[in-house]
Amino acid sequence: MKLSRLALLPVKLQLKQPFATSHGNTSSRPLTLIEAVAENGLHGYGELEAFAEPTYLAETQLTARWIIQTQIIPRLRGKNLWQPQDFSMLTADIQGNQAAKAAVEMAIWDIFAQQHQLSLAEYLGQFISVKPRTEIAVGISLGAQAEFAVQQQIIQQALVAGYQRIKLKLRNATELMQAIKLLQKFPQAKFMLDANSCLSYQQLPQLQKLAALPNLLLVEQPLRTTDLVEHAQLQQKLSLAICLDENILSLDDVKTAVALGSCRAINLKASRVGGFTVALQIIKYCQQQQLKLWCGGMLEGGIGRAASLALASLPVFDYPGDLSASERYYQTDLINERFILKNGQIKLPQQTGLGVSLQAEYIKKFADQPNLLV
Ligand code: OSB
Ligand code: MG
Repeated sequence: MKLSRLALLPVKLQLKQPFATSHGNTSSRPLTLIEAVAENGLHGYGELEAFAEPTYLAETQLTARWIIQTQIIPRLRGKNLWQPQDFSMLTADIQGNQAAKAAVEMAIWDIFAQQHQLSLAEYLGQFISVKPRTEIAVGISLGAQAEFAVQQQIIQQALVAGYQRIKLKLRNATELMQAIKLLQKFPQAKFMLDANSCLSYQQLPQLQKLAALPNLLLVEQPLRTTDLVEHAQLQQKLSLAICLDENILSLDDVKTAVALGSCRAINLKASRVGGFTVALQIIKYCQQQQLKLWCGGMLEGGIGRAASLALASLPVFDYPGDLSASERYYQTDLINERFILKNGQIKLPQQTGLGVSLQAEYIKKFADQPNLLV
């Protein structure tokens, strides 16, 4: 497969409600769409999941676009790809910049899946010898809330809607204590807590209290984004599973975390680790090591969400993912289809490739974007 065209389209979506985390409030979501056209005529789409600011991860929309334009595209010019993994080989000498790689790789996987007349989910599954589920159990990640009563009501609504697992964002140690009381209000529900690095080893006593809650599955990224050692010291003292997110940018990071004992679970996001090729390697490794694994989210637009759903459909994950229904995120999305929550599940698109279609407005805008491959 040879690419004949690659174009970028920066877009911005407005969240229905601001999403509060320890990094601040997000109310708009800048994304960059990638359009790839192969010589065989097939169109593939990708979505760049970096944020506007380098607070959750080092990349930003701007740095990632620059890396795509100046580093990734020149490595693809005139190259023939036999399988999507060839993209990883062609870009292996680029350090870091995982979201930039994952965005272009997504469009390439989309094309290859279409070429094989498979949905992206079926195609991904072939590489690890599994068949995807057609309905995917999902959870919801709820932004932090200072008001106890408000958060309690939001949790109640999410449970009524059918979400199979609730993740609460924490911004500080006070909200950690509030979370204990919130979890006690919903003994039948399953919870995760995500600190996005806002806690410290000093919170060991409070975290030990959390460990006694039977409805808490894990605590995500409690400590600093680069600190695997202190996570290991904390995990050793804690019966509650630590799950790593920001710490894990590669298969090597997972291996280091395992060697040190830094966690018992991994939140997998293809965009954070450089794409599906690495994500599949991490899946295989976590299975060998008996690490719990589940699929995270990045407040994706419709293209990125279709890609995340394809990954989450593989029957290799231990918990429902952070992959909520379309109506939870954006009033108008990038794609014509809506992902609907029914019985706590979202149906996987059945068409080939990503299985979704970009709205006409964006297709039109792409027509005006230059082909960066020539
Ligand atoms: O830490 O998992 C996270 C969103 C953006 C950046 C980081 C995270 C998140 C979420 C939301 O938790 C997941 C989603 O619903 O997309
Ligand atoms: Mg997280």
